Amino acid sequence: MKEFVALTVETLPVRLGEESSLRARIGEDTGSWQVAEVGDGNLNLVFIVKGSKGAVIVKQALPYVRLVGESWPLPLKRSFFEYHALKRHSERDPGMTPEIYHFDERQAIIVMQFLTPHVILRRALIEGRQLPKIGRDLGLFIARTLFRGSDLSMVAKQRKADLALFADNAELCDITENLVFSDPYFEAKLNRHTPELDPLVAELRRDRDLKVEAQRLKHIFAANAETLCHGDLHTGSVMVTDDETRVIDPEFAFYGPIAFDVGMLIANFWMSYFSQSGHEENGGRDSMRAYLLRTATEIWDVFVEEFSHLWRTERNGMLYEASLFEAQGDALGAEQALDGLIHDIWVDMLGFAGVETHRRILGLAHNADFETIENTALRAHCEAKALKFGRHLAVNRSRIHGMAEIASLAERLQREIVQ
Ligand code: SR1
Ligand code: MG
Repeated sequence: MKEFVALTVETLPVRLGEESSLRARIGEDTGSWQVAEVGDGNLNLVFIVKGSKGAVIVKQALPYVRLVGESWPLPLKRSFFEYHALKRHSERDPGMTPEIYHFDERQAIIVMQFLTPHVILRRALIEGRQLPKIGRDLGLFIARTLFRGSDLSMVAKQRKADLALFADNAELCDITENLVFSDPYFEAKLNRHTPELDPLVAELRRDRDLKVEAQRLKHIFAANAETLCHGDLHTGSVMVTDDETRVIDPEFAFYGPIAFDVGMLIANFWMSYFSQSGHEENGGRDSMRAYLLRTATEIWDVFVEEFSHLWRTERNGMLYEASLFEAQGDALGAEQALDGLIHDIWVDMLGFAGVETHRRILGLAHNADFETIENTALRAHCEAKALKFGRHLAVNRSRIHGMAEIASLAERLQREIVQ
């Protein structure tokens, strides 16, 4: 076993060229491989490698947080969790993840399918592109992966083994526990925000109800190990064309609440909604805004529809056994239990969406939707609306009754002149 060494554009062909399966895929003449480092994420190296036969993506974890530097060490084993989560996701929703060609645990390298002409969904939304299939594809993905990774579906012993396996992804959970649920609500060292937001940020950090809700959500995140979550399911973790959707980057995978992935994903559509006025000319994004609200609703509706379908057809795990309900002629009992579970997911997903919105504006890891708005007054204007929206979701989540209510709230805030 060789020591970990970070790849470079120069060393990659020599090192990966040792693998005959990769040479067969990329091209035997490793000297002619073209390599470009394209990683723009917060943590890893990402290379596109092209040869005479084909192209691949090479992702390598670094032993530290790339965004911050070597002062923040981070274990290489996140690559192991990403690899295993990708395998499970591809089994649970086939065709929704990139194909994996090679995994080197020691060097924390995953070689996978080069998705082309796919682009990162967040980029497409910033450009104002309306992708027709993502609402359905993502709704199905979350329903299938979250249902099939839980005790509703898995053999209990296998699920417990998986729970133990992913429990070791502790450092990545620690990032989420701090960056999502705590840091936004006090002046944590690595936080930053658009200066024009100062008064609103101070108000939010004094907001006792908000802080209590954020901690209740953190408690649910940490204590409710229901299913295998992607763990970082935002629009930067999705690649798209008009016809295809692929979910990438599950290195934050952990056993957590079903509602976490759902809320994080939908929050990113709502943030895109509030960011649109930073990218529009002459009211040109009105239809994009309507599309984003519609897509958030579609994701939720498809999630509920598919989750309910799986409940009725694949509920083979140890929870809510059919022997207690359907087999006793009590199908209604199973439906009652399903309604209760969907209700709980709804309430918690709104809370997770609220805090995800806050952390992308107040914490360390911002998103390009807002960051690419160069005029800081305009950016703050968009962000302020999103912050108020997030606060409403987090604090009032148990009193919100449906997506229509949320769409009205978003539209009202969008019309509001923020001081
Ligand atoms: C220090 S890592 C910051 C963020 O980047 C990742 O993509 C996750 O979203 C994490 O919270
Ligand atoms: Mg990522």
